[in-house]
Amino acid sequence: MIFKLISNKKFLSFLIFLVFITSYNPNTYALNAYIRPDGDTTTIQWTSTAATHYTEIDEAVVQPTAGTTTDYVNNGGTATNLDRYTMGTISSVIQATQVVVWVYGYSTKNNSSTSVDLYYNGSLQNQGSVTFGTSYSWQSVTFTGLTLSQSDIDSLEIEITGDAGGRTYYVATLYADVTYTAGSLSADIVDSSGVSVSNPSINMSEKTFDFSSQSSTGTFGVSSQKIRVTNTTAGPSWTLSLAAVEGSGDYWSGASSDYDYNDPTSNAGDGSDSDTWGGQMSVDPSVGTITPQSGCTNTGLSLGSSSSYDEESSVNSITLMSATSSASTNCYWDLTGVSVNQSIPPEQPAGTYSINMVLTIVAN
Ligand SMILES: [Ca+2]
Ligand SMILES: [Ca+2]
Ligand SMILES: [Ca+2]
Repeated sequence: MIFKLISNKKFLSFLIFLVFITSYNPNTYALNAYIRPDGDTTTIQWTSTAATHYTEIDEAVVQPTAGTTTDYVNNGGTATNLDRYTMGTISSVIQATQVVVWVYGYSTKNNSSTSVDLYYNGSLQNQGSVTFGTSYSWQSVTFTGLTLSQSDIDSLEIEITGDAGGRTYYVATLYADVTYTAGSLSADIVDSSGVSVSNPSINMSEKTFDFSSQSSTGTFGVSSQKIRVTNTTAGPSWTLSLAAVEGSGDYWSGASSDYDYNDPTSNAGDGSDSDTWGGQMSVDPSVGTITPQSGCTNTGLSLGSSSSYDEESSVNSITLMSATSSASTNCYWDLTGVSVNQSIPPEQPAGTYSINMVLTIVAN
């Protein structure tokens, strides 16, 4: 009887596969940084409480905290007087899109407009103004829609001018709040030409019906579907991991039956987890290969250890590859040859089963 059954079933096979989806660190890398005056240019016509002007207005305060008014610059009551300062810079700028200049100042007459202009690349680029009252307060002007490069930011200078005569302008503190992008950190699955694969998947080895438990194997990361991490951010450290899309409650789904991917019970039996199936997936990244982009190295990168998804021990994510602070940036790395093993419960009905997996990259 049993042999007859095997014979009947033997032509029916499993075709099981994993489907991959990638996700990114939710950080979009739109960053903010404050830059402050760090030098006087040759255009210095205001009066300062010290020999240099920028040192009087560069305190490390951020509004709404009051600026330090014991040192300041003033325009000497002459509307045509200009004061222009070089500014500190920011590293790893891909593009700066907004600059908000905050000025802590006042005028001896109310409602006094003060020009605040941006110079970069050696010339006047953006003009704006703030309006002072008769006592110190923070006023700001926002420059939006900018496309400043690293060199633009490096060369940024800010000029101030009191717009009206018959009054004296005082500025005690000035800084710029810069919004910028600093590259991106991403994980993807790409083909041999480096083009993103739209519906990546891997076919696990086909098995025939069996009264005993058995294992299906597969390789994650092949030449036509390489796992690629690209890092153009300033931070070299990251971790790439693999998890089931639905987390600990996920399973291999078939047309008429299912089985487990995270049950540690031997022989693909069902354990104390929340479902009623057996089966466990193991991933071994340690046998994989990391290939750096031409001109880059694998310094600071390491492969994850072999591990199995385990609902009872809360192993829901497996690290495939990680990078430490000694890793390079502005590089990509391709991971191939990660071994995947899935145990199949005894007497599992033949059919096609699948599970959706997600690759996640997180900056550390
Ligand atoms: Ca000051
Ligand atoms: Ca389970
Ligand atoms: Ca189970």
